[in-house]
Amino acid sequence: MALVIAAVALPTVWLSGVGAAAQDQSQQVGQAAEQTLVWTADNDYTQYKSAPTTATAGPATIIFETNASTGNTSGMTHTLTFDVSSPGYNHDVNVNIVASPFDTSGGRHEVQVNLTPGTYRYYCAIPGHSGMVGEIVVTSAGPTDTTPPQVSASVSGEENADGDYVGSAAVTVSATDTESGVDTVEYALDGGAFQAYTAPVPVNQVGEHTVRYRAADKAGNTSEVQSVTFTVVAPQPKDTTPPTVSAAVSGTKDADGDYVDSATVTISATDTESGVDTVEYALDGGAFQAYTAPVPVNQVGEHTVSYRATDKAGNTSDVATADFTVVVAPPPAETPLTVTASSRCVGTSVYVAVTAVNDGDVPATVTLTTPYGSRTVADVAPGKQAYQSFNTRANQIGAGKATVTGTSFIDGEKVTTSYESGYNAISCG
Ligand SMILES: [Cu+2]
Repeated sequence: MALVIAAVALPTVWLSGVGAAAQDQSQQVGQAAEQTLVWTADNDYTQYKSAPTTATAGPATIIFETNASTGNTSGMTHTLTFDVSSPGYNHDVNVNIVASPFDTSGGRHEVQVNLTPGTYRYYCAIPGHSGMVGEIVVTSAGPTDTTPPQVSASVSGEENADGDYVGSAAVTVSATDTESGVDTVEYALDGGAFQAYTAPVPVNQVGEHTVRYRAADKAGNTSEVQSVTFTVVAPQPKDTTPPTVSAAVSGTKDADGDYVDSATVTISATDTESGVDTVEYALDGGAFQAYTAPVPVNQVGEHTVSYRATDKAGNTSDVATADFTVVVAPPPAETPLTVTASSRCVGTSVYVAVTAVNDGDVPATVTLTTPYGSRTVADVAPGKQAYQSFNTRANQIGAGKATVTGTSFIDGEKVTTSYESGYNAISCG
């Protein structure tokens, strides 16, 4: 304090011609100046030994020193005088420091000023020292940062279907400050004390957790405390059980259980733990391939479909197989008859004779039909025949056809089959 008082108590020397003893208009406000600007002078009366060229608007401490330590060994007196009249310069700082090595301050003087943006001109007011002149440019200090940092947190880790973290979670806190910049980031876990955040915070204790966080910038603005809440659950026991897998063969089966024309293989797999990942099948010893839809098999013959499934934990079931046979469709059932027809003369009359032999294994009802009449014979036994000779009541006929139908029950189905047999033209007498 004594030093400051001494500095302010500037000597009012003989320099009345230089415009006053009105010394520094040092604002003796209590606040400390944030910048110090130093001028020095030595034995040279043509220029200051050193002088600042730029400064920032606002409070400043100006020091002017000329003594042996700055090279003034001659006892020469200099001034640091701010120009308050020349056009084109700021005139709002009235500094007029007169200093010599042997004054009461030892040639070192200090004053407080408040600079505003613009250019100040200064000079030494001692006659003959007019070469000691210069300018200092003051720029705006810029807006003051009053905005706290933006801060956010994210939680990462393996989540289950409920959004809970399995086994552990990590909390990452991010902060930005576009003005003075982020100074500190802090977090507090579950009501604990705030501590410096340096890296993502691992949380592996099972239960619900709250992480609070905040950040401060270099101007001293601290964000509001924010928080993120999440739950850590115990990891599931490891899945060591392969899927359960089965195959179903579908299609039209014949009496032997073979598939007529084609079969379709449908594979199903379930896994109650990690879940089914892949299902594969291989047909007749071929390579395994992905199963995506029921597999049609229409090649006649015996077939083997191999199949297996793998769960998401990597457990693969044993290969299982489904065997089946595809056969061609049997011919449609029929009532087999051997049919013959012939024309012949009986005297001068023409007769058409029709014979149908039952070639089947079961009795058949046989209907013999010609243009000259029709006859039905029921229950013609296997190997037996139905016969009718139809009197045409004519002595000559043209060629024609007899129609025979046989009806029998085959495997419980009523089956009717028709046959035709031609007879020749004939003339009798
Ligand atoms: Cu001078």
